[in-house]
Amino acid sequence: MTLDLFGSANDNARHDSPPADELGPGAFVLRGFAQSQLVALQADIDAVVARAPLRHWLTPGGKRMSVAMTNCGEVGWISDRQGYRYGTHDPLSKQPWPPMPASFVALARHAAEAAGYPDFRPDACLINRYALDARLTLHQDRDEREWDAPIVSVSLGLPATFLWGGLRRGDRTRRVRLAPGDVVVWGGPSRLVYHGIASVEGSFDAQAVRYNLTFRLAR
Ligand code: MD6
Ligand code: FE
Repeated sequence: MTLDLFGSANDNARHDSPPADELGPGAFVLRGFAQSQLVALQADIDAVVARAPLRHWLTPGGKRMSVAMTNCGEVGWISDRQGYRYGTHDPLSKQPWPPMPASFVALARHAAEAAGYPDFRPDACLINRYALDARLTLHQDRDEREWDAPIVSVSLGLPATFLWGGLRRGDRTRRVRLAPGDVVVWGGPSRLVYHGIASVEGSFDAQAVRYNLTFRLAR
């Protein structure tokens, strides 16, 4: 892992995430793992978004999600009145989702490997964009066909407070600050842990959004 020279150790001291990077069994925050690639990753995100625009899905209950989403890869995560699922085509354009950029594939594989999951080959990459008021309520990722592959999650843009709970919805949650370049990898006994995004940290920066890439093997 790269040495952190930019002060996130100090930032951590202001939050309750310990400097230790293990969230639980099989679950890790790789601090700054994608730091050197942020500009290239953002360019690749912009290219995907040009073909498959970010949009606010409706939940099955009919509420507009505050996080804007799109996908790349063989399959993409979709939500509407019919429920949550993966599909090969973008319901807006009726086209297949754009392919996963090579930079994404390599980063996901290397991060999984660093966390002890060799040979991760994701077929789905969900791109999330958070404005300052966006939230993601506590949930499990369970729409994938099998749960033996890990999930790799990359943070870009504004920092956020990530909620890390347990295997039951009511379990205590811990607050973990995610900075741009941080990569969360989880699988094994932690694969179905409840998690969410409590808040995105405001700034006067022109690019006042957070992006998250979530890689999964969905089918
Ligand atoms: C986010 N992430 O970080 C939301 N899910 O914006 C997730 O919901 C998530 O980070 C499964 C695994 C890792 C994640
Ligand atoms: Fe999730």
